[in-house]
Amino acid sequence: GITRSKFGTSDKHLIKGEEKKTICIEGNIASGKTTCLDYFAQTTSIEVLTEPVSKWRNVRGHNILGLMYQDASRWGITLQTYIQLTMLEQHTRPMISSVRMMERSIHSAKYIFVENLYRSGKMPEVDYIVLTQWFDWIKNNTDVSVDLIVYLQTSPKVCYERLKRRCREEEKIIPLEYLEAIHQLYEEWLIKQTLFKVSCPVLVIGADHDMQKMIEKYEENRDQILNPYN
Ligand code: DGT
Repeated sequence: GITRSKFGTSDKHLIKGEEKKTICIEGNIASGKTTCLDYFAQTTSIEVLTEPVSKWRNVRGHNILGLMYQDASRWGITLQTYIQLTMLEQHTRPMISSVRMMERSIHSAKYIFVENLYRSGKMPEVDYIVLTQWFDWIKNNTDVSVDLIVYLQTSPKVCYERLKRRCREEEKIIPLEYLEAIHQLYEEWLIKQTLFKVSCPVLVIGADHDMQKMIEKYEENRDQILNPYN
């Protein structure tokens, strides 16, 4: 039979001995992650965790996402420390369904956004080192593992147009160059795989298309996404 320890919340991947899967949807800002999550939330009985952006916009009344966009050098460490915490909460929350789908991950927060702040000279080396030590401790001592990454690959220009259209207040000052830098890091991480070790399969979906076409693509790739090892 199944031993009691396998039911423990410390091992979120084993409930009643059944395999649990975590899928992360990754991609640039405005790449269409929300549309993807909405599609799967409506058509399957999987558990969907959206990015905790609302938390970053209101930390007891402080909008640290907005502050970071206004002055990244000053507020980068504050935002990234908090994002790392909220992502850790998401990853370690006990699973209630056999498949969990997440918007982004603790991994992209570190490998893409922290990396970009550091490389662009907006984060001091010591802040980067402290965040990295926290991140490494988390990876080694908790379960933040991922079974499949779905990479919504876009061109930065398309994201830029979508960003302007959706008019999220904090994002009005994002220049095209920022989206290009984020894009380059995503490509290095998930396509060239030269940035950091990728320890799970990556499914790449071209995401420059309109919403209707994207939904068709999710339908086509549905089985592959939900059963990556079949
Ligand atoms: P979607 O559905 O693909 O359009 O996704 P969005 O754009 O609603 O959501 P997303 O993930 O691009 O993030 C919302 C905002 O939060 C966006 O302005 C980028 C920012 N953001 C997300 N994660 C991080 C992070 O780790 N660091 C920094 N600096 N910003 C982040």
